[in-house]
Amino acid sequence: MLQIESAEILLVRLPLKFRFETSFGVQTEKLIPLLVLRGGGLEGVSEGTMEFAPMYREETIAGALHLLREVFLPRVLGRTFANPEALHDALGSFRGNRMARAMVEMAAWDLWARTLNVPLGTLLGGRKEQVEVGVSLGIQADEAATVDAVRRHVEQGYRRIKLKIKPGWDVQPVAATRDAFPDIKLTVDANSAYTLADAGRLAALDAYGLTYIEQPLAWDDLVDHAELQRRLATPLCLDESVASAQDARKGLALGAGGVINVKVSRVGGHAEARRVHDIAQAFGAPVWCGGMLESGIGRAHNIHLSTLPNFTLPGDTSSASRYWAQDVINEPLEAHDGLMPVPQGPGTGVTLNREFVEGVAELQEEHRPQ
Ligand code: OSB
Ligand code: MG
Repeated sequence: MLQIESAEILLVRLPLKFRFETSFGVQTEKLIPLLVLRGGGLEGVSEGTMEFAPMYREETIAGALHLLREVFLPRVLGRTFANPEALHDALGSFRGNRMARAMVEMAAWDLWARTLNVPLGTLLGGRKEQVEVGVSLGIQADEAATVDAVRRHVEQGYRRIKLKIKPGWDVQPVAATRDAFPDIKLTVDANSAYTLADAGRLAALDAYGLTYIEQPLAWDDLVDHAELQRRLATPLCLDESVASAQDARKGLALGAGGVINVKVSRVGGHAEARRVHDIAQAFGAPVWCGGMLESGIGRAHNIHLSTLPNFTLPGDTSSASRYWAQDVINEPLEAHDGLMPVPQGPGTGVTLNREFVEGVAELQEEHRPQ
């Protein structure tokens, strides 16, 4: 049985090793909430991917902390569940806030996998021992800097390069990159910066053999994406606008895209991420595992999810050492030749570096049954 005896919330701030510019701004550090669930002498750990401000989707760290403390943790603390799906159902009547609910659900999966003494990926039904990965590169100063950044990562063996774009900076970096690297798997991500009025500009990208164009239109839209897809040859990939398996079904049924970026946290946890994966597979649509600049905890969860069979395109789960001088976990998560080994051992296979995390934590609180 999955027994939830106590919980711990930690909040750490990590400096990013690179400046990450996207259509919604520049990021140089990451504020990361972590959740530990304990039971039966074991612990499961998860990472929240909501941000300080509601830039990517509507959730925020402050909102998540409030919900964990006052609403979600009181629903699970001191209780015993048959499995993580049953725990998830205990939070199932709440609306939205899927990243916050995912923190509870994902920590429960890690704890449950450790209780059963199996790797999380195996428990989810995955088979791979390593997963293909690419990189997501922020907007660079100019074409030359873009090509330099692409070259560095191609040389490291990454299997796909994704360039962030925004209105006014789209065809230029793509044309320069394609010119220098005619054969690489290349994609772009607009993070919702365009509207249908930009369809002509986006159609110009058809000339560069992109594997997909990620989330060009509004974060909560499916209908305009379907209209845009009718005007483009390049498949659209949905990120922000798929918050659930039902969204995935509606998006694929509408023809809003042909690829889905699955982020386990965005859709509310591993069980829902697996349903998104299954629905996409039924539509013949490939999926890949997105990232939110996670620390080793979220990264390990992503890698395990990526072992499912319809994750056939390289994910954003690149080496942890690209992001952090010091990670929050003890184990390295390093890709070689674009292949990320799935951490072995029970659960996520990674463990919190307590000394480091407690040293930098801006918040550390214990929660017990009331
Ligand atoms: O749109 O995929 C995105 C990072 C933060 C928020 C949204 C996105 C991203 C990335 C980075 O593209 C992926 C990564 O390296 O983790
Ligand atoms: Mg994206």
